[in-house]
Order: sequence, then C-alpha cells, then structure tokens
Amino acid sequence: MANGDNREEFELRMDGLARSDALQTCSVEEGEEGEEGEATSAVPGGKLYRLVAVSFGFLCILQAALNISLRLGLSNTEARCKNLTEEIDNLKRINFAITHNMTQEIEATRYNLTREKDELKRNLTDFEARYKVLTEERDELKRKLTDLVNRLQQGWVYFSGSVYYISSINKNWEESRNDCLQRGADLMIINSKEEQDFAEQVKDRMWIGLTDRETEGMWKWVDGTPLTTSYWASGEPNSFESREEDCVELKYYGTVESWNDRPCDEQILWVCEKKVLP
Ligand code: 2F8
Ligand code: CA
Repeated sequence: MANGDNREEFELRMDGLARSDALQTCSVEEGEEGEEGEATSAVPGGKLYRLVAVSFGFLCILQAALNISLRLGLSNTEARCKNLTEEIDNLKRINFAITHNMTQEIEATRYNLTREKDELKRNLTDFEARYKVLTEERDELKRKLTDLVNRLQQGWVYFSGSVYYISSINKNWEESRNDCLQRGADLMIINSKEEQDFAEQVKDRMWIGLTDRETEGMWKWVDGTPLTTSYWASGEPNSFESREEDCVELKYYGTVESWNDRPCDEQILWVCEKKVLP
C-alpha cells in the first residue's frame, strides 16, 4: 500500500517536471521569436536589461559619489597641503632668521673673543716683560744691598746716598785712583756744600777726584764733569805760580774752603766714593 502511494507521488512529480521543462522551452522559443515583438517585456531578457540598467545607474551614482568624495578629499588634501606648505615656509623663515641671528651672534662672539685673546696676549707679553724687568731690578737691588753691607763691614762710611773709604796708607794720585777703581769706586767727587761739609771733617790730607792734568786750568772731576762749584783754600789753586800742581787734595780740616792743588806724584791718603743710591 505504501509503495503504491509513493509510486503515484513519484509519477506525479515527474509529470510536473516534464510540464515545467516544456513550459520553459516554450518561453525560450517565444523570447527568441519576440525580439521584434511586443512580448519582450514579459520575457527574462527584459529583467536582465533592467537589472543591467539599474546596476549601471547604481554604478553611476556610486561613481558620482566616489567622485564627490574624492573631490572633497582632494580639496581637503590640497588645503592641508597648502597649510603644510605655509607652515614649512614659515618654519623655513624662522629657521633662516634663527640661523642668521645665531650666525651673527657667533661671528660677534668670535670677533670679541679674538680681540680679548689678542689683548690678553699683549697683556701677557707686557706682564712677562715687566716681570723680567722687575726681576732684574730686584736682583740688582739685592746685589747692591749685599755690596753695601760688605762695604760697611769693611769700614766704608755712608753719607747721603754714597759710601766713602779713606785709605790707611799713602799713594800718589794715580795709584790712589787705581785703588778706588779696584774697589768698584772712584776718587771722591764733591757735588754739594753738604758733601763738602762732610769731607772737611776728616783731619788728614786726602786726594779727591779733581785734576787739570789734561788741560792746565780746566779742572775736571774723574767722571768727566767740569768743575762748577769749588771750595779752594785761600790762594789756591796756584799751580802756575810754583811748580806743576795738577791734582787736588782736601788740605784744611774744619774749613769749607779746604782744597789745594799739589803735585800728582806726591803720596798722601785718598778718599774713595761709591754711589749706592740713585
Ligand atoms: O806742597 C805744595 C803746596 O805747598 C804749599 O802748601 C804747603 C802751598 N801753599 C801756599 O803757598 C799757601 C800750596 O799751594 C802748594 O800746593
Ligand atoms: Ca796749591
């Protein structure tokens, strides 16, 4: 019984399918035939056409939307690009200004530093030269001080910037002078009334550094300076009246006018002078 029912159902379906194929075949044939007829809209080709048209329209709309979107995006991008370009130009100007200012400041600083360096170099050179001079002056003063101390220890007497040595033996004028020279001094030169007052306190007769041996009557000190202020004893000099008297001695004790010219080869004491202060 069941098998019989199934069979009937199967046959009915097969029959339906057969009718369907027949109907489809018919529709196709009719469509092909109706390309030029009124039956076109009723066939599946019309639907395809509409579908294509709708699709095309949709694509057009899509394209338009896309174009608008791209156009908007492009405008936006162009605006951003313009802003960026302006910002870049602005930054370039700022960078140029900063670089320019920095370059000027660096150049100014370099110029000032170079000037300061040159000035420091000059100062250093001056300082070194001054230091050398001061060092030499100090050493010279040390030597002079040592020399003065030694002379004082050897019996030299200090007066007004000079030290004096009075011999204990007799010599002629030339030998007396040589002795003074060997002691780093020379025969006494009297430059002032005070020095004359100092000299006249010595009770012994002593050679001093005054002579006219080169030219008679032209009295000169041993340092080459001519005689300007003199303290001749009364009647002196009198070389021309008696014999040759070309050298000068301190003759009279306690008298300002104490000088006498006498023969240079006579032997008496002598007095040396050494300046220790300028
Ligand atoms: O020794 C020479 C000396 O002789 C005399 O002094 C002692 C003379 N004095 C007088 O004539 C006053 C000096 O002039 C002379 O130099
Ligand atoms: Ca004389």
